[in-house]
Amino acid sequence: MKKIISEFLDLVKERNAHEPEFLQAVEEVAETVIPYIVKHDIYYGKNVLLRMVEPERLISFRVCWVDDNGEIQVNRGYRIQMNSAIGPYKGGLRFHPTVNASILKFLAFEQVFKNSLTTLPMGGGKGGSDFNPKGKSDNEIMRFCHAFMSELFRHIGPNTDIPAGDIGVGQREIGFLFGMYRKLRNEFTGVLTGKGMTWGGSLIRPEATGYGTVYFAENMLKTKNDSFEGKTIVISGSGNVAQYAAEKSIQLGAKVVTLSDSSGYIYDEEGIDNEKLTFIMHLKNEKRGRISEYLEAYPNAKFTKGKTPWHEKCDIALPCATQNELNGDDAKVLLSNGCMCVSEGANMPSTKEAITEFHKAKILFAPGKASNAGGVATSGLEMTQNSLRYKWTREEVDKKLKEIMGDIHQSCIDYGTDEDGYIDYVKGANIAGFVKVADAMLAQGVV
Ligand code: NDP
Ligand code: 2IT
Repeated sequence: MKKIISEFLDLVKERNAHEPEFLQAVEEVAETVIPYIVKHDIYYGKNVLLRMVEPERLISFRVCWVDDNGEIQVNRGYRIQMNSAIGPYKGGLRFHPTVNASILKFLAFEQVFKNSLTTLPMGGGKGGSDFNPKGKSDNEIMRFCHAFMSELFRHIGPNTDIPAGDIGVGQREIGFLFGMYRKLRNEFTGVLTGKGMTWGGSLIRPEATGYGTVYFAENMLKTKNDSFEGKTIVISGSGNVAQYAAEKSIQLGAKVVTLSDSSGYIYDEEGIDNEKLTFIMHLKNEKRGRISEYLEAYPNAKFTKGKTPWHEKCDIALPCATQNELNGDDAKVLLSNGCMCVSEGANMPSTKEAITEFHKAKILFAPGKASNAGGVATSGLEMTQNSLRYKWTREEVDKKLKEIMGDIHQSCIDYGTDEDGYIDYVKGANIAGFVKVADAMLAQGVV
């Protein structure tokens, strides 16, 4: 088995040299899915996984725009259309200076499995740009988004490819992108998700990724007859996912003690309550400030510059910032401090070494493609509402989100339970996600 896996990975490495994040994502999937393929004749010998690691289409384009000083700026835009066997391409757009083909391919690859797990008919894609939104004026953001969409529009559509937000792309950016798409196509369709509530957005979509990450963790805890009540939670990030993971944790009676951004983390021993979270939401979403400014309002908290929060004692950790933000050493510290559950809000935040530590210790560990799938699932619900030209209530969408997270959890149990009863959520999510896409690909033939 080791030989088959390493031969496969060597081939992928040869074709995708210099793409470490993509190779990391493929390796994790190959190690769990290839043993399953080998045991199942319908998949064996059909090169299904080899077909899945090759994007159906990879689009790269120039984005030129004029900044507030009248200087012409040039960025690179991308859309990776990874797999459309079970539905139109679906996945977010990331605006961050680190964006490159490797990062977007890893995200698009993960998205294929994640979208398959949601139970909804969505293929996988991802896109974005190396544009850095930090410090830009609203007008600069608008000009960049318009320039970006002036090329992207020809590659997407409500039945072809439906982008959404990710790091650096929130409701403000989706608005500017949607405006340009609508103008160029002269049509009002559900081509993007994460739209504003008065122009086609779904209630609960802003909250969905963070809430879903906590719902998934709740499901995991239930297998141990446990809950969030009274637990201490450490969260990284302070953007969309982190904010709503914190909100739901507080609602469930837990104490959230940290949040972070790329400059460091805050620790509030008394707990970040609803009032403090409202302050953070205003600071990050309206003022677009730094998390260290929390101390100006709450001086009892401490700010640690340039560090991640994993050395603080907790029962549950929710990594909600970015990829590879939690390494093997961090995992050891979390475990030695008694952490018993990790639910990933971000995509691939734990390194391979960290996951090995969590599995060795047999704690509850959920990979992002299962635990953060609530965001894209609710995007799927937004698409349904757009097609119906209808709007569901908050309660209706939240109920569906909870059900979907429960279904994903059950799929992980079905495909990931080891002989000793330990639930390997990585294995479960990868195999369950794979089976649905592979079956569709086989049914549709070699295309
Ligand atoms: P936001 O842009 O709203 O927030 C991102 C947060 O992560 C910020 O606090 C940011 O800090 C921090 N961050 C970003 N890059 C780094 C870095 N290199 N090092 C340290 N901190 C960093 O993005 P989201 O909350 O939407 O996304 C967070 C994660 O969740 C990503 O991994 C994303 O792919 C994933 N995700 C998002 C979904 C969604 O619906 N939005 C759905 C599923 C997954 P700073 O402000 O300093 O950059
Ligand atoms: O990583 C993700 O799942 C997202 N950024 C959300 C994608 C979406 O289409 O809502």
